[in-house]
Amino acid sequence: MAPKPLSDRECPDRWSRRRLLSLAAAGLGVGALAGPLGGALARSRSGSDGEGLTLPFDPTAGLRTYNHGTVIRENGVPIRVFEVQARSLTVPLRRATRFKAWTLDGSIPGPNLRARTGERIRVIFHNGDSTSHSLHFHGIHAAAMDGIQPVLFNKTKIYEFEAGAAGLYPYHCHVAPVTRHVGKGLFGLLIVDPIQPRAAADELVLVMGGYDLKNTGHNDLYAFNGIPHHFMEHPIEIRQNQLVRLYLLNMVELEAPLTFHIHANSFEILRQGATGEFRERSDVVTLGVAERHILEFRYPFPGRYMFHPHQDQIAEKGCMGLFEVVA
Ligand SMILES: [Cu+2]
Repeated sequence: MAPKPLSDRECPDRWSRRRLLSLAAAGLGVGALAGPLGGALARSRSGSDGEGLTLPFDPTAGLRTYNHGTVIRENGVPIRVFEVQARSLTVPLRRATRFKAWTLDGSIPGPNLRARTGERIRVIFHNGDSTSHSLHFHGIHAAAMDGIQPVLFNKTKIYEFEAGAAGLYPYHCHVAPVTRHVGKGLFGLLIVDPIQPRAAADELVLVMGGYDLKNTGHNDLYAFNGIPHHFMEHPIEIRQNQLVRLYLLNMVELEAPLTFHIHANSFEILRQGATGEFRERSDVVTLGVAERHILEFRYPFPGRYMFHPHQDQIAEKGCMGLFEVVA
């Protein structure tokens, strides 16, 4: 028997971490989670950029790190359980810019959550920040799971739904003003894999974001995976002729749609991460806010190749990087 979806009333906003752990002790398996103080921290290990800044998270690690959660069984039904924590973090965006960001599990974007089509997903969201936040998932689910109700400081909310068709599903805070909550870092990507696995590939996640540093309604800096210019200083190493599968998401608020362009090559586009035969080929693709695509490509020649939105003023303010293709 499938577990009943949680109604708003049953949904334990007031569940404390202790309560969750006591459930685990009662045999419900929740304690097996890689919690925000466990698995998530592994992704948030410090890096540094070309300016010698010590970063609270490593955008390069974020490229290829996936959070598969933990599968538990309730009434014989498997449920893939994730635990995500919102918290404030000071992030050095440039040498002289310390930005008070809002993060999920201590990084921007939040964890790359990964499940398979048809699975039941449970996201245990804990708000460890003094401002109210929420997690709103794109996808098909009950109203009570839609993540538009603020979760207060130190409260926990459980979102539970079925993973829909294979593809890419953004998630983000939906507390007003949403532009500000997203612009300060509260967004990420859920990848839903098809039952039949896609071909083996070097899989990368790149998420574009913008920073309105002075709260003026205009972005001052932009980034792939949280840190402006990071992938110019730390090119993404890929192998010559290796199939690369790029999971690409645009979460740049306050802007018209952006493009994404790679140099000296073209890619196949699977819109919204769809499966099936239909593919387009281009070297530029357009993404409105929250749009996402899978791009597949191989580099036939070694060397360094740029990638960036073709809105060059945005690229020059941090949303630009390099692939280092090695033989
Ligand atoms: Cu928020």
